[in-house]
Amino acid sequence: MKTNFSLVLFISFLLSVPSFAQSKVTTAHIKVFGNCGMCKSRIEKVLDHSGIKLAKWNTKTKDLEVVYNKKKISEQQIHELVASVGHDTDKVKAKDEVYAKLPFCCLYRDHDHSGIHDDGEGKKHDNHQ
Ligand SMILES: [Cu+2]
Repeated sequence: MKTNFSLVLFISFLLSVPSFAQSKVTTAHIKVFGNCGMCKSRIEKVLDHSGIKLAKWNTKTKDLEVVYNKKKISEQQIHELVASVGHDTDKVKAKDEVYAKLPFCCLYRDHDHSGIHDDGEGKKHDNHQ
């Protein structure tokens, strides 16, 4: 009886191995900045890469869904791939010289005006009246 019990344990261990293998494949959601359909194809094209099973970027929500094999590529490398074609992620910023070469419609940074209106509040009090 004792032998049978260890045999059962051994078999269940063997059965659990394939699920370990599956867990190497993981899904991540990454914030990637961009504007249009051209951005989408650029982002998805660079992620047509070994270790990456699926990459889908949502133009409206800026959410990149990526399914990848952790053994082959890290999330950090995915951020770097996206940044290498000019798109900022929540972790890695694209180089300015790469960004500058993007088509006009793709220049997403121009739509972020934070910092530009820093002085705006103070000027309201300019001797008006
Ligand atoms: Cu674009």
